[in-house]
Amino acid sequence: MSQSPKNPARYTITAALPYTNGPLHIGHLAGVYVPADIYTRYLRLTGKDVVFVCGSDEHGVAIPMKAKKEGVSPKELIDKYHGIIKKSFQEFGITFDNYSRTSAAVHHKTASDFFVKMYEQDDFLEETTAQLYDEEAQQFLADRFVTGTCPVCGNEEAYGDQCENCGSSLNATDLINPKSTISGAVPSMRETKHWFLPLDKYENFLKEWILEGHKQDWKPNVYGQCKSWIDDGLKPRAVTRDLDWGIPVPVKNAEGKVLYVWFDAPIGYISSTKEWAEREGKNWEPYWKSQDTKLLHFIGKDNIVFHCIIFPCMLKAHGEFVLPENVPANEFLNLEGNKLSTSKNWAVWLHEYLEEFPDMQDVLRYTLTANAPETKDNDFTWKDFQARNNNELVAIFGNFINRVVVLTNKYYNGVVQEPIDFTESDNETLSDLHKYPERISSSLERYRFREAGQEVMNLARLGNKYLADEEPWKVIKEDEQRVKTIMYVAQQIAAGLAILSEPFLPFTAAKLRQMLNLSSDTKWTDVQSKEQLLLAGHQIGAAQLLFRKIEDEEIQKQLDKLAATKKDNESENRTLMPQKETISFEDFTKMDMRVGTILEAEKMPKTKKLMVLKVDTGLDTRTIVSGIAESFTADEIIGKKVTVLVNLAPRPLRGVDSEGMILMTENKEGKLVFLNPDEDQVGNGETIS
Ligand code: B3M
Ligand code: ZN
Repeated sequence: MSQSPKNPARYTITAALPYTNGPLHIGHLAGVYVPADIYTRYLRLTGKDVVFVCGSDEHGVAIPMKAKKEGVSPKELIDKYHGIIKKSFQEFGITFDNYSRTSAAVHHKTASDFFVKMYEQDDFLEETTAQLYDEEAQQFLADRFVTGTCPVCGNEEAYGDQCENCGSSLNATDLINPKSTISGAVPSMRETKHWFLPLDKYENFLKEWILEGHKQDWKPNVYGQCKSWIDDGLKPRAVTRDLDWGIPVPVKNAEGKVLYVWFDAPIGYISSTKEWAEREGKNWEPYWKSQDTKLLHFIGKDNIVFHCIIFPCMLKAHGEFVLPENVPANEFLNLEGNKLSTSKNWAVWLHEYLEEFPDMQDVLRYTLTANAPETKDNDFTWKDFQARNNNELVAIFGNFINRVVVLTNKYYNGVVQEPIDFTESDNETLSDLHKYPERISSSLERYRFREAGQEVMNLARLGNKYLADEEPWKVIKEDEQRVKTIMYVAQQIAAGLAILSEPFLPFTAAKLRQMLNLSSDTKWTDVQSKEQLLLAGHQIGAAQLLFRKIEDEEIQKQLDKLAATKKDNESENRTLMPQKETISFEDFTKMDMRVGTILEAEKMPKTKKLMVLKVDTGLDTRTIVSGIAESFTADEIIGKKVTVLVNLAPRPLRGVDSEGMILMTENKEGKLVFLNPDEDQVGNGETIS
């Protein structure tokens, strides 16, 4: 077994390839892309050789299914979302060295070659087995084409390849009560040939590599999932599908078959690296084949089995590649207490966020990091978002920087002064500053992004406290010399922040660097050295606002939007009443419906719903008891024109004889609505037919 490199010569960082069947939301950012980007930016700042790759996942059943729903071709669908997703990544400062797509020719070739090599090495089992088949749609059912009850946890909506509830990876035939998602039909069984990856043969390898090799350094949530799969015993898994969307199986006698999306997608990391290397005039191979490369996969928890078990077995079987050194998977992010859901539109979409909060990418990055679902599922709330912004970014970070820059300009026209004598507190503060790079690195190296982000804020706190203790704005009146030193210390902290905050707050850090006129080649370790970052004589620029306060109304607007979504979902879930039995025309004409006017209305005491109405029907004035008190007040309805069924047999309701019925319907929000004739057009007593 190859030992993991202590001091890797290079890093290959991958982030899960998003399916191109919808736009990105905050869950994607929080779970995968923000931590991956923080880590990569940090590596770059420490001068490491790193390639950071991603791309669109354009195969699999999810694509044709969504295309059908949107009434477009799969190609149109992937082109649309590839564009939207790529743009969101750019806008949020996710600095992939390459963002590819699995429809690219280089990927088709890389994935095909990978399969062929394994095929030629006899790494697959070729077997004809009975698989689920939809007679109506005339199609085999796998993956998302079939749902059923998970045999592990009982979730009734498990997919044919995976249960998203318990994370188990499944074969479609494992599902209890399977049902086609195409036609709703109960599938039959039909024989078909496929190639299987015999995972059971890799048990010893996985035990040694993960259970013994990575017990200490993999996150407990990741290690725990792997251990339970390995302990439960692994089964062969089909890596091909009967489908017309995907990469054709590149061997003989495989017509109509494509590679399983989870076979080709992770190979997309390799293809993306190749594309990057080609463009940059580099050699891609060391990034995947040298033992001194550190390979890391950033993913969400539903992808653990594919990245920790299946892909590593493929890499191992293929034989030329390194294995991932770590897979720092995150748990899920919820939104205001509910699971994020694309179909229910329960999400904060990245493109919509930027419309509401333009140029405030860092606030979202910061909040998602502070609340990252690192060890358990976590909740995003708009109130917390506001508090993180107002109480931390504005009140601590922004406030400190503003003081330093404004005072430096005010006292010294923006020029850093020669410090005179350092007091004990100055020295302590500076030596504290020098410890921050190490402190933040240590959190990052253990994939503790929340902790790392808070350390950055602690550095800003250190600066604020120093200024509050030293009070240069007071001292300036009696000891001008002393203030030069105070400001000098504060300026070093500001410069430290410009460097160390970059992975977390890249847009802010860039502004800050520019404001401080800080040379672009100052690196992470420069903050550590005794040599100070801003030397005497250095000219800084004018103060600019880094953050702005977020008002209550802005937050309320977002909460209202979510409340409306919830209502929409609830009313969509209301099923329409099935049509009643057919009646004859004669039956219909038996009903005598007239235009009437409500003359009086009074809530019936001790009831919630009932109102006693006096209605002018044109024929007479009569009493009608109606269950409308929850929807209307008496004042609202007196004088209203309504439709009345006048020949309904009278019936007593709570002791009052009701002589007819007011016709009405209920809207989506559950509010009653009168079927009221146009007020001016008709008079009381007119018949309705
Ligand atoms: N497209 C699954 C997902 O978005 C997937 C990741 C592939 S990574 C190789 O959950
Ligand atoms: Zn399950």
